[in-house]
Amino acid sequence: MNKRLMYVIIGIVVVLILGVGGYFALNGNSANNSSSGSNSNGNNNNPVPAGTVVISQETFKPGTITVNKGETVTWQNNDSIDHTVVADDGSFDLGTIAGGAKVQRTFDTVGTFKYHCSIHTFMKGMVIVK
Ligand SMILES: [Cu+2]
Repeated sequence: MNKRLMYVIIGIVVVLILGVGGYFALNGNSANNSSSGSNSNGNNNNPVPAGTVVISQETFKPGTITVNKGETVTWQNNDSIDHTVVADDGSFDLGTIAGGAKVQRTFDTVGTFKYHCSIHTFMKGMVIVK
C-alpha cells in the first residue's frame, strides 16, 4: 500500500518537474526568438535592411541592433522633428538629425553601446557590436 502511494507521489513529482521545466524552456525560447528577431532583421517581415535603425514616432526601431565589428549603423529619422543619437557614456554624439535625414556611424570596437536622444531623453536604444 505505502509503496504504491510512494510511486504515485513520485509520478506526480516527475510530471510536475517536466511540466515546469517545459514551461520555462518554452518561455526561454520565445524570449530568445523575439530578441534575436529584432536584432537580425532578415528573419522577420521587417523591411528595414540590416544595420539601419529607423526613428519613428519618437522611438528607435529596433531598440537593440546587433552588427559585426567594423559595420556601419544608419539612423534614419522618419519623424518630422529633430532627434539626436548620443552615447550614454559620451563616447559618441552624432549631432542633430533633422526630420527625413540620416546619420551613420561605423563601430570598430566590440561591445554594447547604449544611446539616447538628448532632446527626448526617454528615447533609448542600444548597439551590440560582435
Ligand atoms: Cu528625439
